[in-house]
Amino acid sequence: MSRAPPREGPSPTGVAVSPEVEAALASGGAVVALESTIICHGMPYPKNLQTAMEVEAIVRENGAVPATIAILNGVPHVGLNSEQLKNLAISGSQFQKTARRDIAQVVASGSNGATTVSATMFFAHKVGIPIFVTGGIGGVHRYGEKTMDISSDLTELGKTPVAVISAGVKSILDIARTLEHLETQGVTVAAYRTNEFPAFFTETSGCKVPCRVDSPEECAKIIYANQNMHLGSGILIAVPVPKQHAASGKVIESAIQQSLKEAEYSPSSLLSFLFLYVCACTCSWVNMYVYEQYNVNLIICTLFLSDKRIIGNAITPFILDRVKVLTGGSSLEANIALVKNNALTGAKIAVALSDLRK
Ligand code: PSU
Ligand code: MN
Repeated sequence: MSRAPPREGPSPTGVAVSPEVEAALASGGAVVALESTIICHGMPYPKNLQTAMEVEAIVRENGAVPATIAILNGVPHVGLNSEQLKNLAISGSQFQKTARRDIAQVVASGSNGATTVSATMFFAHKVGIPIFVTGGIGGVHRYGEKTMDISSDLTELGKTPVAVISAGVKSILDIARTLEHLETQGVTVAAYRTNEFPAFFTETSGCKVPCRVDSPEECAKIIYANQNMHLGSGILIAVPVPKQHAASGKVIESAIQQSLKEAEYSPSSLLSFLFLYVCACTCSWVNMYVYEQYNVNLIICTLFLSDKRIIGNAITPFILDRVKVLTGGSSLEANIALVKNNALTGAKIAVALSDLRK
């Protein structure tokens, strides 16, 4: 049977699949989906382009076809050519961060969108790609029980049968609650060659996982069983950062802890505290007239103190920026190393799954 010529525009599903990805899917070959938020919002240019190209090359070297996913001028694309990838990397944050909730709006307005884990999973499943490699997924934020800030990545994992290969979640999030939420969503969580869930920059998080896998073939068997049972839910395969980068991960971890403290008591609030202290000292030396002034200062300083805590969606950018500065950029290098390692593992799993299905 002769194959139809490759399509230029989107298919009837509204998604444009590259000829290379389409051919691989049609023949039951190994395909690995890749997200674009990490390129546009996670790394600076030109490191982002270099990393994206290297990740695609690693996937190819290990026998699978890479399929980077993004929305270009309102059309979801699965598999980008080198020109499209370069444009994505140069445009950076001009591409709208697109989670599941944003897809319809980005498509309707004909805009450019960088897909997060939730949106990438959605499109991967839509075209029949069961495996997706990334760096880290979103999760339950610290104090998420109060703020309800829980990434849509977790709910997507609950309802979309795609296996996500990641290095776990960053410890700026609440890892224990993230795992609880994944359990509630019915997501299979497997740790690769370890019994502990990794914390992105570090191999350990203190949280045990119920399922350990030790080879790409074992992962492929779980994905295959998930498909055959029509469970309909996703799988999270957590691969720890490679050992040689985990050493610097300890430094990164302490930078995260310091940044979290700074977010709670920012430098300006510490200054106001100092001001309050000086006022109190001065007032003990002078008479009653100044005492009233001291009370006014006390009120102003207290307001200032409570105002300067960094809260809400400002926390993540603040912490990530501080971590980058405090580690002298080594957090970025670790990030790149773990993404490449995930690409290697993901490609091997994709090949093993393709072999199982033959
Ligand atoms: N975590 C990382 N790096 C990332 C992201 C998360 O360590 O680049 C990105 C991914 O695209 C993820 C998204 O899907 O952030 C989650 O965003 P939010 O917390 O707004 O759901
Ligand atoms: Mn959020």
